[in-house]
Amino acid sequence: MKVSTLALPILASSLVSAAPAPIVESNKLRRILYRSNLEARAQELYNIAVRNNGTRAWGTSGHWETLDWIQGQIPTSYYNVERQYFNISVTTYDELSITVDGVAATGVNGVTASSGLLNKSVTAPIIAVPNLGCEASDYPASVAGKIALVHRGSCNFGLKVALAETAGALGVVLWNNQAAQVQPSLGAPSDYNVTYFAPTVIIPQEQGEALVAKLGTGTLPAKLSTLWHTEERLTANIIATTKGGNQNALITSGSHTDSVKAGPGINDNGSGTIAHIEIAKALTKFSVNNAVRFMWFSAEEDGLLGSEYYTTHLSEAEAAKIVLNLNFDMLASPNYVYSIYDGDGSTFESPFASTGSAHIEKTLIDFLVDDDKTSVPTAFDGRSDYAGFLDIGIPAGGIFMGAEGIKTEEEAKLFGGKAGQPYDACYHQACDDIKNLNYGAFITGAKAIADSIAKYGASIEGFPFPRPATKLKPRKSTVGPLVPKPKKGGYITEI
Ligand SMILES: *[C@@H]1O[C@H](CO)[C@@H](O)[C@H](O)[C@H]1NC(C)=O
Ligand SMILES: *[C@@H]1O[C@H](CO)[C@@H](O)[C@H](O)[C@H]1NC(C)=O
Ligand SMILES: *[C@@H]1O[C@H](CO)[C@@H](O)[C@H](O)[C@H]1NC(C)=O
Ligand SMILES: *[C@@H]1O[C@H](CO)[C@@H](O)[C@H](O)[C@H]1NC(C)=O
Ligand SMILES: CC(=O)N[C@H]1CO[C@H](CO)[C@@H](O)[C@@H]1O
Repeated sequence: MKVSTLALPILASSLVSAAPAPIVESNKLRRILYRSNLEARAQELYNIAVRNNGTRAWGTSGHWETLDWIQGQIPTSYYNVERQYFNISVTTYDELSITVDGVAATGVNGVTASSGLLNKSVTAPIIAVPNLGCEASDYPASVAGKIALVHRGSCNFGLKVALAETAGALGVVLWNNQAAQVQPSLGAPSDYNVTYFAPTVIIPQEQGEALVAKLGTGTLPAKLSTLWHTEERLTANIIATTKGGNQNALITSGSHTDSVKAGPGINDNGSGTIAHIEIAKALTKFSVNNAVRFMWFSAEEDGLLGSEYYTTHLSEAEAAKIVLNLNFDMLASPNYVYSIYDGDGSTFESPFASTGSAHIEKTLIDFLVDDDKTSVPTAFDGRSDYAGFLDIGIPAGGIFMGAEGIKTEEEAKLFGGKAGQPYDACYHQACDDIKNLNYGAFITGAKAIADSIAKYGASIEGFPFPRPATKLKPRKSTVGPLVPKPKKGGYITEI
């Protein structure tokens, strides 16, 4: 910017008092991250959940309070802070039931579909379909005009529904083949050469068995309802970018702000949120050569919607300014392992392996090695907010400490803890609270983030940037009714 000569003396005198902060260095940044602060922030976040019916799920008062709390912590003298509002289309069942011979089934679960599930009540006799309903020949002519009762297993749920309706069924009741409840995802009608999905529900195994025994080859009067509606609900991401540093070489780091409905979400993924706040505050003591952007995404738990909104609304010019994306989520799992995304694809074959992602992986591994700690590689499985960045060609990486998976003997040898037990037994539950955190793992995770932010904030020498221009390939939009939901919950498409 051109500075007028008149303004110079004023500028000069104001600079005298404030010596420019030194360029950030990893060890100096890490030294001012305190475990006591992480603990205090975790307690504050937990208190927000407690005040708000035990949850910080997006769309709830607990989530809006979380956003205000985060924003209140970020010094606006150092960061440009922005709230990126967006709507999410939410589908709710108003009526989900199957009544046979006057008896309503209990434990009825709905299905999801990417489109085309009929919003309707059907009154018709119910008939049991032989075999597993995976072949057109399983559906006799007598299915026409009736509700088909079909066992789970062997082929996709969507195929069963499509075959039943092709045979003339007016609706489908799936019955489970195991105790664990599921919410089947049917996919799109076009996947099965049909134009819609008939009303469909799934009932528990024992009720299905009883019903099949009662029906034999006959029928009973029934009513099946899948009535639903969709509404737009507002939420927001928080984006804080350092005012200093090269704004055309952005080091981005993301975590998510929402919990699941079932619990306060203090490890998942309050831990990432908290670490980001503390690092953002510590960073203000330094200056950066490359601008650092902290992002707190909303609605991760419903299918990474906040980060998807962010990455799909970047222009190509804006995307080209992003050097890399770090992702931090679940940093404090009680039965932790240090897992680092396999950026070079040396362990897990991945279309997302790249020189840039390999660089981030190495930076994180080196940090742990220097800290006398070991790590294991983990696949880019698309289960967290880095996915949208990889999709548009931005290298990504991060560390996480494990979710619902089971610790192996080998991992227990490397990291201690209990083999044969989940990394986080409280994953997505009410007990994911303040006592659920392993603070040793948490401080290591926070320092690992700080290390990457300090190194890349100071220099991206050796990092493949600028990237050759790539066309943005927008992710499949998940907006619209009955989105096939998360990559993580219990949603199952197949079998
Ligand atoms: C908590 O739940 C109760 C009962 O569902 C509801 O009436 C109340 O509004 C909720 N409070 C908050 C803060 O969400
Ligand atoms: C969200 O949806 C509401 C209602 O449809 C609309 O008034 C509002 O402008 C939308 N907000 C955004 C940020 O899209
Ligand atoms: C859908 O139709 C196409 C073209 O006729 C056929 O190749 C495909 O196998 C069909 N798919 C299903 C699931 O029926
Ligand atoms: C489904 O039908 C009900 C009325 O039975 C209606 O209120 C609702 O808006 C419909 N949902 C959709 C998505 O059209
Ligand atoms: C719900 C949940 O677990 N969210 C994410 C928390 O962080 C881990 C690690 O990044 C992700 O795998 C989860 O999807």
